[in-house]
Amino acid sequence: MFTWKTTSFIKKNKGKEVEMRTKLKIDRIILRKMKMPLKDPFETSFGAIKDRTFMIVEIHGEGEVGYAEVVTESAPLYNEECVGTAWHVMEEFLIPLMFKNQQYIQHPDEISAIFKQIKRHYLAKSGLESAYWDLHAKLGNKSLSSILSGQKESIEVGVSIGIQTSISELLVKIDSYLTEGYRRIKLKIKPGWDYDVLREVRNHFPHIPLMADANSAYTLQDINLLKKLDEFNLLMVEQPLSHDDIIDHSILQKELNTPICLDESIHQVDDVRKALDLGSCQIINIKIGRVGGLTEAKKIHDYCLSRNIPVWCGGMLEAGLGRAHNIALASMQNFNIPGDTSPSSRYWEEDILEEPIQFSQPGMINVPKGPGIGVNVNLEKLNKYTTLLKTYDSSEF
Ligand code: OSB
Ligand code: MG
Repeated sequence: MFTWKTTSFIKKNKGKEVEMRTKLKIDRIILRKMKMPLKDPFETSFGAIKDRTFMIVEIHGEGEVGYAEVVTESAPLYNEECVGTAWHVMEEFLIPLMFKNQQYIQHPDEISAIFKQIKRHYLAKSGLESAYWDLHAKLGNKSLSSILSGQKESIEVGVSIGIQTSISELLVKIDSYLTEGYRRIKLKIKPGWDYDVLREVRNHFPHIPLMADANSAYTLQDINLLKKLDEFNLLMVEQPLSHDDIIDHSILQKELNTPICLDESIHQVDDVRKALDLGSCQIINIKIGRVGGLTEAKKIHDYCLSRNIPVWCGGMLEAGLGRAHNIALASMQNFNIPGDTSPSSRYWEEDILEEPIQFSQPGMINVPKGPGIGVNVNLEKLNKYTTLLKTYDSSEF
């Protein structure tokens, strides 16, 4: 049997328990495994998916429910996590830690300190932390955006387009997304679907804000090809090299005019400091899941602001609940590049919300003002796409 180390967090907060704790008693946590069909298959350099497999977390307490998504897939292809690992780590370690320490939690910012003794597993941690943020905001009757000190009433939106079977098909897609109003086009690239594709796209659309995301498909041996991408005046190239690298990226960035943006390599604000000091990138993609939750996302946002580094909000093909968390985050001031925060209709025929997330005007989404994430889940649809459900009751811990 594993025994828990008493975290420095508990030592620090123990004396304060009675007078300072927020009124938030968690009654139960529900984990759901979800499977939702995508409108179109989505292909990246690491694979193609037709159905999105992920998890939803519900935290029930004080008569309210906080919701979040665990943005894993069924296989560990984007990073090392998948639904199986996330469920295991949540059930065995993170949920017990949350229940056992809940009386000491005064603010959701403190949860990451409780989880810190468990190494990595950022997507799993983020699911629980994010659901707690939603519940905390709902109980305070404040929007998630407002408790993150979000300043924007609406956010600019870009679109991420997967690898297609032909360039002509891609051109048609880009044209239709531009007509819908998307403010930035991101193309997935991989060896064999890169230079020629981007050249054709640039010829057809000489002035659009355009970028490419390689999902770590290249190595320094491809440096000549990557240098040639400078011809296309891209906003940035996202994660060209290995998912865990910042050293080779620093060598590559010195050879490129195009800014490098890091996605997979960044988990903690310290990773950002090291990458910037090495000169490995000039822009940071912030995904709530990949950095372990909103607390770390805020730290990265604030740190990048202090170093004059732009950030933008990435996406993980979220359903409406995860999408709403992303929109709240993207309302913070330094999110000054359109994010991968498309409306529900980009991915889903049917989202799991009462009202799908929509453009308020072409290319813009209004930041919800209601309590918490500010969207209402449709329970019937949530249940329709749930393939496994388990309840963890506080009395068992
Ligand atoms: O690298 O940003 C990525 C989707 C799944 C996994 C990784 C990535 C993506 C996307 C799509 O680019 C972003 C979105 O529209 O949700
Ligand atoms: Mg990416």
